[in-house]
Amino acid sequence: MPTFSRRNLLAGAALLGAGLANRGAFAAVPEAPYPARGPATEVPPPPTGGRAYNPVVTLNGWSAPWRWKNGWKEFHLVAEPVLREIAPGMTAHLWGYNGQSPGPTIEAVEGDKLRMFVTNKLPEHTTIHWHGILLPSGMDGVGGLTQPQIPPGKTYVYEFEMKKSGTFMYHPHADEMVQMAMGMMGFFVVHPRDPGQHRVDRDFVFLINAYDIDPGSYTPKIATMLDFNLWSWNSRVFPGIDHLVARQGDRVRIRMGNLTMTNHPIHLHGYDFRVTGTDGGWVAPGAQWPEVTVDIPVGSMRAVEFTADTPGDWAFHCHKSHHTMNAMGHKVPTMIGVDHHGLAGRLVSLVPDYMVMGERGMADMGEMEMPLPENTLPMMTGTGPFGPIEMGGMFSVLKVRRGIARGDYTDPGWYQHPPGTVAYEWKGA
Ligand SMILES: [Cu+2]
Repeated sequence: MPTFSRRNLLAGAALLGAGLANRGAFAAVPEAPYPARGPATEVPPPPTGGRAYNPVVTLNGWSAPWRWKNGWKEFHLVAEPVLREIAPGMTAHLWGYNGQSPGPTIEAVEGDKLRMFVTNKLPEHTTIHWHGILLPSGMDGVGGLTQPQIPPGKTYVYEFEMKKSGTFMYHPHADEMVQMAMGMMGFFVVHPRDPGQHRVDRDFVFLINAYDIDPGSYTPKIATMLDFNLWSWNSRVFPGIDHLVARQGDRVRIRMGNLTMTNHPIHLHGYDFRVTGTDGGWVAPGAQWPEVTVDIPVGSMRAVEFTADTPGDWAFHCHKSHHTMNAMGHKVPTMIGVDHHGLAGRLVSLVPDYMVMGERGMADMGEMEMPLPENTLPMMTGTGPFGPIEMGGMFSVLKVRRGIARGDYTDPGWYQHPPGTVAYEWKGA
């Protein structure tokens, strides 16, 4: 079990308030853990206590440590304002848990009894709803309906037993539009009691989220319904999303949950995969269906699996092309075919910063070094071994390599294609 870090951040006992259940089973709130590696993916070590499981790898995130207390697994989540680097060059003022948005991934095993301490350090009340988990009604976390709201400064306790394994998430059910638009959410994985069941070698997880942050600003606009400008995985956008590294021959699972306001067709190149699970449970083998794109509806989760048998650098992205771009003006006129000839010179005399763009398409944007407002990412960016990748938003790369070590997630660099296997220019017979 990982140890708790940043022990001095919270004198937990001082936060015990009227909302804390009055039971003698616990003397103090467990210390609140914080991530050690900033926005980089933290690969959790295998558990050293409790039932065995193969930990998941949270893209640009981490798993929360826990402690044993009289047969209960205790976690401590702190709802609070956080600074999240969306990608190098841009940081957002979000709300999250334990120093990050999304909060830490909760990992448990079927049959575990969980006690979740939730401390509210936000300026307004909150709750946590445990999406997909089967539990007593009063532990479901719907403010007003199943519990009083957790006021600022108070700590509440949730207790429930993990009745089944699967792929779940957590998020507030209090001022939900605002709190989720600000980044409050986390992944929740329950491993099977038998570690041989649903076994894979690499198990990646992330939440799909979206923000509307005006260029040059830091805080999401919370009333936006559809017109978001940052389409993110775990509150990161390309090129800030870590690559998914797999060893050739490994069985790989990717689990995704969608907490945005629209669906996301997530597409993997180079492979077909099976949809093996939803937040409702595992899909029976005979009912699993093949895909290369899995549509993830709003408020839903999907797990997909494949065997990483083909080495390479395989694009992995949302197939909505606007979701693989960073902030831009969506009211940009189509300039393709418009002849600017002779116009630019006259315009520059009126508007010194005027630039002609878009008359041949917008690919030039991928390599253009345009001056940007502070704290703003280029709309299309990233460079690969062959030049600009011209992406943003929900884009990453599955890197499958022969001969890397079991459990090694270090970026192996770009794929070295065998001679004669790369598309080439035709230069005559
Ligand atoms: Cu999308």
